[in-house]
Formats: sequence, structure tokens, C-alpha cells
Amino acid sequence: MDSLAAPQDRLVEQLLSPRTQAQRRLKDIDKQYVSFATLPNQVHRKSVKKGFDFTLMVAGESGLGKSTLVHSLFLTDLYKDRKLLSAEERISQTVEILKHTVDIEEKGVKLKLTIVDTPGFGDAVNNTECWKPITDYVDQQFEQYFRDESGLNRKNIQDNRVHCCLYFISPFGHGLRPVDVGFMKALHEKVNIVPLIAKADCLVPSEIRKLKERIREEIDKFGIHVYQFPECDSDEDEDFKQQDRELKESAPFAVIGSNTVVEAKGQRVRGRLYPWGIVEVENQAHCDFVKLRNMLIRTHMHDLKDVTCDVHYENYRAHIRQM
Ligand SMILES: Nc1nc2c(ncn2[C@@H]2O[C@H](COP(=O)(O)OP(=O)(O)OP(=O)(O)O)[C@@H](O)[C@H]2O)c(=O)[nH]1
Ligand SMILES: [Mg+2]
Repeated sequence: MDSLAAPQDRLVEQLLSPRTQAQRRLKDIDKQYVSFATLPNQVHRKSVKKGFDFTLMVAGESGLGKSTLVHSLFLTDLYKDRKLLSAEERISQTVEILKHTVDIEEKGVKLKLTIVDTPGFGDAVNNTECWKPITDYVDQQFEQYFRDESGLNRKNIQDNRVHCCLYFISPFGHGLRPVDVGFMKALHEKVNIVPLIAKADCLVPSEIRKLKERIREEIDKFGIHVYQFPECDSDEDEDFKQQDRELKESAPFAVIGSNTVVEAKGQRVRGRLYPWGIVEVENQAHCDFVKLRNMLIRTHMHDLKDVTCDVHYENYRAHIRQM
């Protein structure tokens, strides 16, 4: 409508007080619409009031840096007054499934973030079905949700379903190992899998590029369904489209984790200090950590939840009905 108005009218409109402008706009809306155009606002207000929740799981072979990455991603930022771990207080080996929950609030928006840290596998000689405790955990959350949904008090259901599983792949192999294929195939119908190349500081850029390519090919070859980033809307601006393209091209993300803050070029950054230099976790030239964090928190959290609900949970319900 704006574009059709005469320039003088537009100028007058701009000179009015913001309040009068708003009232006029409302009147215009009244004239043209039944008013369900305000629905997004209503939904927005309601969701903000209720708060959001998100559950992220990490899985993969033992010692690939899962617990470290989770701390680098969230916990050190989330616990504002928490001290960073010193070298002596290193994270120890995870031996059982651990659930951490943190409530964060930013500009009045509440997020309840749950992180499920799982013990790494691959230490045993026989790794058949080593992912069983993890598949059981994911199933139990569906089961609980299904029970709550069919119960009497459906108003305040806690959604503990796993919305995303970061799967760590070793940087030392030449692609996927049989255990990686086994794990991902056991879980790909139950949860959104986001594969990661762990400890990317062990590889030079050309090796990372090759390994990424190899992993992408093998994921295809073995028919593994990892989480697919949704198509970018055609009406998005060029910057957003470019970011989206870069995100898709970077998969599987190569990440680095660290619990220590080091000094690099006069600044204190989270990184790893080697005798020959420093790798910075949040430096985009060093790894894809920032891309991963943006994807999880800023751009794709909602889609990950939607796919969990509409695809994975529906699969589970269909499966239950058949039994
Ligand atoms: N080079 C390098 N080492 C890392 C990185 N992330 C973690 N580490 C080190 O790898 C070791 C294992 O890290 P953890 O975070 O305990 O690994 P995990 O995958 O949780 O291991 P489990 O709990 O046994 O499954 C520690 O000594 C970390 O300091 C990384 O990005 N690069
Ligand atoms: Mg661990």
C-alpha cells in the first residue's frame, strides 16, 4: 500500500507522531482485514511467555571431545559466574548418560536448554550394539511424551524429546568407521543427526576438505539420513542466502573444543595453546564452531524441533500403533 501512496502523503505520514501513525495503521488494518493478521503477534507473545525448551545430545567414540565441546558451546557461557576449568580440572571420561539443564534468559525470552552427554563408545573389543543405551534413551523420551500426551493433565507437558544429536566422527580415519555407520543407522529415524568432525585442529585445511567430501559421499552411499537444512526461502535477502549456502557447504562441521582461555594477539580467547601456536575455537578461519553454534541457537533451533515433532515423533507413534 505504501508504495502506491503519493510522496506528499508519505511525508505527512512520517511527520505524524509514532502513536498517531500506529493508530492510523490499526484503522487501515480494520478496514481491510478480519484481523487474523495479528495472529503471529499473538503466537509470539504466548510462546515468549511460556518459554522455549531444547534438548541437545552428543554422541560418538570415546575421547573425541564431546564433553569438552558441550562446555565450550554452552556451559561456560551459560554459567556466567562459573570459572573456566584449569588444566588440572579437566573433564573426566563420561561413564553414564548425564543430563544438564540450564535456564537462560535473553531480552525477556526464556530458554530451557537440556544437554544430554553420553559416554563414548569404541573402547570395547566388541562394539556391536554399543549404541543401545542411547537408542533406549531416545525411545524412553518419546514414550514419556506419548504417555503424558494421552494422560489427563496435558497442559504442562515437559518436552524431553531429543531435538538434535551431534555425532562426533574421528579426524584420524579415512571417513566413516563401521561403528559410525551402525550408530547413525540405528538412530537416524529417531533423531536429527548432525555429524561433526571432531578435533579439527589435528588436520590441515586440505585434509579437512577431503575428509568432509569423503564423509558426505559415505553418508549417501550407506543411505544414512542426517538432518537436512531446510531450503532457504526465495524472498530472503542476499546476505541471508549467502550465509545459508555457506552453512550447507560446510557440513559436516569441523569443530574444536577447549575449556581454557588463552591469550592471542593481546586478547583472551577460548583456545588451545600448542608449542607452535594457538588454535582459537571461535575463529572461523580455524574451525566451524561458530557456524555450528549459530545454526543450533540462532537459525535452526525451531526447525530441529519441528522435524523432531512432525517426523521422528510421528514415526514413533506410527510404530506404536502397529504393535
Ligand atoms: N586436540 C584436541 N583435543 C581435544 C579437543 N576437544 C577435547 N580434546 C581433548 O580430548 C580429551 C577427551 O575429551 P573429552 O571431552 O573428555 O572427550 P569425550 O568425547 O567426552 O570422551 P568420553 O567421555 O570418554 O566419551 C581431553 O584431553 C580434551 O582436552 C579438540 O578439539 N582438539
Ligand atoms: Mg565425555
